Amino acid sequence: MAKFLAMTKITKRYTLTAALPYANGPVHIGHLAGVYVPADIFARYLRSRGEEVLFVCGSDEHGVPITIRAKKEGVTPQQIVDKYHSIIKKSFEDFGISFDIYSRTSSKTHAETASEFFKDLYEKKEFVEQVSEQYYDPKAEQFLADRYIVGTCPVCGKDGAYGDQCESCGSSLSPTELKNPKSALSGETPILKKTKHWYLPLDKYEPWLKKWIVDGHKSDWKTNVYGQCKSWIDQGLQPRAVTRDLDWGVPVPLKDAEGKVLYVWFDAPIGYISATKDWAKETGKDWEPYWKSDDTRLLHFIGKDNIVFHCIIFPSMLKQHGDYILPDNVPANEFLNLEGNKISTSKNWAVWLHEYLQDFPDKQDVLRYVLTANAPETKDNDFTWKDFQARNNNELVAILGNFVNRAVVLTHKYFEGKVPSRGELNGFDTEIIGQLVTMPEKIADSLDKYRFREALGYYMDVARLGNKYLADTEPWKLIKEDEARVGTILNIALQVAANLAILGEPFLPQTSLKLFDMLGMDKLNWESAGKDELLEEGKQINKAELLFVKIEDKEVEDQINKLEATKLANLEAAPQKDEITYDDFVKLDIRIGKVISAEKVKKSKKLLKLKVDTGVDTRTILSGIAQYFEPEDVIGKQVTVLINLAPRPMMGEISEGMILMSEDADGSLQLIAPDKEIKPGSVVS
Ligand code: B3M
Ligand code: ZN
Repeated sequence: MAKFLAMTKITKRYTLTAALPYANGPVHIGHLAGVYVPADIFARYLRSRGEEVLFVCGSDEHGVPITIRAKKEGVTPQQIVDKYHSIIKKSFEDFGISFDIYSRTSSKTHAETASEFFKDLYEKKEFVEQVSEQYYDPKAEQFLADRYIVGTCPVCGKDGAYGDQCESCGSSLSPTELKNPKSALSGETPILKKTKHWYLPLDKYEPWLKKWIVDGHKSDWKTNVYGQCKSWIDQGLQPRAVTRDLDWGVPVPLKDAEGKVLYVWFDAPIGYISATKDWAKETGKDWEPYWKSDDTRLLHFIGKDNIVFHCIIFPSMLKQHGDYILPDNVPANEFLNLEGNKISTSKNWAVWLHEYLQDFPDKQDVLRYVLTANAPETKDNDFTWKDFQARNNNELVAILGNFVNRAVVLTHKYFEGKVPSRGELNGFDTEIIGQLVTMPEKIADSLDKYRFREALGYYMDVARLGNKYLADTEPWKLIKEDEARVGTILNIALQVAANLAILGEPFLPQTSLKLFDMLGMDKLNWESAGKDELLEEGKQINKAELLFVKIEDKEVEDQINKLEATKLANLEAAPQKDEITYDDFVKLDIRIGKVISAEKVKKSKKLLKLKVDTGVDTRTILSGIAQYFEPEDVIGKQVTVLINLAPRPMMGEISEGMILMSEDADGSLQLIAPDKEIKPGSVVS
């Protein structure tokens, strides 16, 4: 068995990549939780440790969803990507995601890098050329990407399934399986036409992939990542087409490939390399060691839907090219749901980062905190606004903010804001300091294993430690009798606060800066953490500033209401019922009536007992509207009544007809009445 150096390798530098988001919409909390916050924590942590780190990302600007969005909005794909590239870039900046470069795949560097990569593999005769039959729209004169073909799902029979997937039942499909296929471009029935494409023969790479992943990374890759890879490999790998018939993308750099572009998943990961080149150009550095040197550790931060591309396909490309290193680890996360439902761009079921910042300006760290504390590291997790509020109020405000505030305020109150001197330490002091000293290692150990929520938990333990220290020593009571002892206590508390500033930087960068500033310190790195003499005696610190503020019920209720409104907007009308004949319809005798009296029915929550003038007679009708109407709401109102419905006994009464109602999307009921008052007994037909 080959030896792999995954764990033992000497690392001189790190190349960290974060998945390139598609520039076909803004980014939301799911993106942040799954990829960008953990990647950023890791990048900041490594930098704080003094490591050489390059952290790259950029917009993924190719692929069919972008062309579809452009068509829908009546603009060009370039306009779409320009728009979303800047929105996404700004969101990342706003949340302190510390990329060294945020590039884009529509750049010239990228087109060159991706075509060179393709040419290299082509010249090494790595690709398999294959002619196959694919759907072609004769009217639009183009081949159709899977997403551009719609039809009836062969599995569930619903209309509107796409060539690659049915969104009603979730089955993955191939376009030729669709019944009654139609082109989404022209509505025409597509025809099958021959087309040539280039395939990456993954089946050929199976033996080394097995060795590299299944044997080599069993112990150091996350189980969710390893498991997915193993199951792909166990199922047997198939050749993958790396070109497409499309007019948006990097053109296939071959003579006989007109109208063809590189498949988006071929070019996108190469985007990490192009981004590195762009960064090197800007900074006058050499890009190559970051991708070609054995002492570089390459890490891909991604979401679980990207695992196969980063663990199997891209490494195969890198390996066959030959000049490149392979990823050491791919710490992929699972998904974050929102209030119990899958986040969906098309259904607008998301918390968009740019909208969050409008409602919660300056609360970037709160979101970073909540998303890390509840990160979907080993399984899908749910974001709820109530949890967001609770974590802010009960953890950030009550533990971290409260501790720092007390330490700083008391120092001003008793010692004019100067770090008091430390007298002799008692057993409790030594114990607290002893615990403090162990914390950086504990946090680092979790971070090294990509356990970000655990690391954050330990970080908060440092604040808990500080809180406990103050609560147990009660300096505010002691001040009258023993000022020197209070000095010692506050000195130690301030050292804990200084540690919180250092250790918090990867997680809560804004807060950490504020805290350094409050303590009158320059930013310190990880190597200083765990020390208990970071602030020298007599040093002047600044006035206390609140690090966090309580989030009120009203603020999260507004957010919940916003989501409720989205839910309503998404509700679709019920499907049409089976056909009836005109003769069926005329059997119904529907009249306009007027409610003469109304009262609640004893022992029933739902029923109102109405007396209705139907024009034909006055009769009793029981109606299930008591949850929406008080009796006085309906008395005197005109209503629509089905009068020839057979009388039905209800709650000991007989109901002689039915009041017609309409149900709104939220389930509430509305009476159906004529525009203006008309004579009871008027026929509705
Ligand atoms: N654009 C897919 C995604 O956002 C994709 C990642 C590319 S990483 C090279 O799921
Ligand atoms: Zn289906």
